[in-house]
Amino acid sequence: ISKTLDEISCIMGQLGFSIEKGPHVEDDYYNFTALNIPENHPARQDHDTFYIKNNNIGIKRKVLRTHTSPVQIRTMKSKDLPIRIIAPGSTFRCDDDSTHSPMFHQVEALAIEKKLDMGHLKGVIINLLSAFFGQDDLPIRFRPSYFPFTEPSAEVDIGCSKENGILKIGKGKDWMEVMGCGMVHPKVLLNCGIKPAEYNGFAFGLGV
Ligand code: 2NM
Repeated sequence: ISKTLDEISCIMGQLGFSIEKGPHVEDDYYNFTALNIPENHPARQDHDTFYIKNNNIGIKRKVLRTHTSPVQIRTMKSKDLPIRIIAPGSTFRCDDDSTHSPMFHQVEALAIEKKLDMGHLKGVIINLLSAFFGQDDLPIRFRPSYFPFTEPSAEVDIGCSKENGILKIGKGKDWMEVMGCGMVHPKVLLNCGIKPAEYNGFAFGLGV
């Protein structure tokens, strides 16, 4: 996991993205509300959140972060623009079976600049995935999707095949989903004090 995090950090570093870290125990506000996931939003149920037992309620309630996105919120609130960062680190969901660990690792990326669009987002993701898998011709497709914190949103698949039970990455009959992405939702920018008429941003997130 450490080697993979280093590899991703190195590729993103060459594209001008620096590393940001944040707390594992987060306020509900940074993990959910600021990301346009209000109380009672169905996406909250998908996150299988570990809540910290204490006397706080509402947005001051503490959680184990369910994704590294709160790091992006803290960065947008505190750093000067433009922004190009990645947030690698451990994340926590109350889900535990043969394919899920309650602690897992994510890398999320965030860029905030004037006049960013889906083309820039696609360019960075294609660059990252083809460099990471060492294949210039790696098939990559973007499928329309939904996240509360991005609009438009997409999921990203790479080409793969399975022969005799062995998974091979590269041109083949199948596709494998590897990440989610999108343009940062105007409400998220506003929550962080960024004017959506002046600046916009893209973000993506992947499980290591
Ligand atoms: C994903 C997919 C799409 C994301 C958005 C943000 C923020 F803070 F800028 F709004 N951080 N990460 C994001 C967007 C994460 O993970 C599947």
